[in-house]
Amino acid sequence: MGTALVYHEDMTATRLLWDDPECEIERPERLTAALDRLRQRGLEQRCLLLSAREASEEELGLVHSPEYVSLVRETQVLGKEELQALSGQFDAICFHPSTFHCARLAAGAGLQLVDAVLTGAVQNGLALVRPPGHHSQRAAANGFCVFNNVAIAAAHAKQKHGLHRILVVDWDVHHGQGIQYLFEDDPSILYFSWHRYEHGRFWPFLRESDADAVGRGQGLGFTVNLPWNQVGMGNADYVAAFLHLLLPLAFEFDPELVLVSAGFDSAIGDPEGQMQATPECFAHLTQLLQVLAGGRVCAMLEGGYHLESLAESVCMTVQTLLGDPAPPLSGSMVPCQSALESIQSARAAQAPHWKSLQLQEERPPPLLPGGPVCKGAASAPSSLLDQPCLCPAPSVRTAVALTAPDITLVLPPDVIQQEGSALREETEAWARPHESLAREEALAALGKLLYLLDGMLDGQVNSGIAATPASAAAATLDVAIRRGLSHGAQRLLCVALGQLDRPPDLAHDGRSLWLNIRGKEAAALSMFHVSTPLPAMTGGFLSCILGLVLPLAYSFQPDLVLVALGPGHGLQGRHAALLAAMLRGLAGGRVLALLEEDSTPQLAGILARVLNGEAPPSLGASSVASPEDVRALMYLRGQLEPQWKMLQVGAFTPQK
Ligand code: X5A
Ligand code: ZN
Repeated sequence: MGTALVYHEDMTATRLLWDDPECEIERPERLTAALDRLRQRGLEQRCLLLSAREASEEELGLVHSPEYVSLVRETQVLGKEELQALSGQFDAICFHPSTFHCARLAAGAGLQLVDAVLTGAVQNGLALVRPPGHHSQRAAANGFCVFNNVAIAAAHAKQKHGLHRILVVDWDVHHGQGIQYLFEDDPSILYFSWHRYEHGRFWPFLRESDADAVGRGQGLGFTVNLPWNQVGMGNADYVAAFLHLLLPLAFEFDPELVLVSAGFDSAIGDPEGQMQATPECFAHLTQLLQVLAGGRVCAMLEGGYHLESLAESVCMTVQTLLGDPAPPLSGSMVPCQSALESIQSARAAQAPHWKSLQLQEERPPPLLPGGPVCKGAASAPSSLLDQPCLCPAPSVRTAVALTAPDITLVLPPDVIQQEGSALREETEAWARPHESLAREEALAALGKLLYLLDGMLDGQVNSGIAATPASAAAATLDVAIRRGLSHGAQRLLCVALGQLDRPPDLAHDGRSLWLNIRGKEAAALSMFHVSTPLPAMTGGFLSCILGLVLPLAYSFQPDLVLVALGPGHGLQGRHAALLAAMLRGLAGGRVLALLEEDSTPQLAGILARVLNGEAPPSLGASSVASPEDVRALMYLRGQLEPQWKMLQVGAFTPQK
């Protein structure tokens, strides 16, 4: 469906005309640096380029007062002295004769992007704009922002496209207080912002940037603030905030559109933010948002003042919008104490308003005795990062290696139907220990799987689907794990659904993490051998993915992921699609899905498309998790939290 890139070079015109150390970082080069890098990477060429138009005064009037619009219009004819005097009436604002034109283009770019996505011309997109928008208010410019681009786009999506639920994710390092003020009492717009706060000692120094500002009136619970009280927040902190705070609420909200106030001053190197998240983190944030709203994500540039970091982060965002898998995250995935405290206080403030946070959480017993404790394995940085043995850009994104030739899949043209098989003798050698692999059909399926797996380990193929007769599922998975570990994977995550047992002689050496989703009971037999029931309802399934599967997976940092839908897996197609879409964030998207041969073509088709980067279908308004599901999840979190640090949230949310 494609990705739009909205831009106009006139937006480089506005610039600082006098000396002002606060404003000088918001420079024209921000746009040119980002655009040049997109070109260099061949990303611009893959997008649908749209030339930004000016927003009309009527459109600006969706959120701004007519008097304020007139005031900005009149700056066009002012001289330098007058501009400087007027600028002084606002906080961190420097007008230029071109400000009105640029700011109308910036707002117009957002409108064009939303129109392109909501008419189905594209799936998603980015508007590269300046001036930014999220600090600007009904009748005030603020913090380099003149018109509130994202707020205008949201109001337009409601008014012109009839949307009822819009999620605004503000990952800029500053609080978008302008957006908060404009939609404070509006339950149709869920506004999430994280921001450098330092207990109120950071700009814009507002009490209402704290976690206890949750909206007013009808809008109670639709403002979500996550204040960072220390600088240096990194990849683990940002991903934890998404998994444990934003995404549970977002799924419950079930947005029809996601708007991103995409400021990159929250990235490493930025002088304003002083944070540590690497550009790759924005690929993960983007990918995590793409599972919402059927993938309708519109990102609009806000801040970002370190040109190199900005350009890289913009590339990561666009690359992910285009459907490329996110590169693995570097660094140890352990959220810091201060981040956990912030996430916890935001969860506590929101809990009265959101069912997904109202888990009847009981503190579970301490870690099971006898489980091997593999110190260091969880926290060691990925050895894959030190020795990039797997090619970063495979020529084939997704390959389908199914045995039944009559399975007719509706697949996008770039998904390859794999014909090849591993050599006969080699396949037989791998099959030999397993009785269930003696049959010809099982052997043929194994040959295809081994060929696909080798393609993935060699870096020619990024992800794939293979099938096996149900009777041979466990043995085939066993071979796939061994083959993966002996042919280049350093750490292998296996998510096994249904009746599949962990291969009994698989070493407990920290190189594989086995997660079985099925059965009656939750059990952590060791930190690398986890079993949990399959939740019956969508709400429980979501908490299982966000609260257990992904935190384990992000902590483990695998370089290969196997997802096996085994006998009796009982997973609905849309749940399988969501699981696959979210696991694609791990291992650089190196995900192999193993299905039973008699799975429906629909299931194979949807998994292939999701692994290839298409958005999973939205789940709709979700039910709550059942008490049993919550108990299982809480029990496992209690068992595993000491080892897998991404499971931590500051504390559990107590229910009164
Ligand atoms: C859009 C944005 C920051 C203003 C900082 C003023 N504004 N000190 O990042
Ligand atoms: Zn900012």
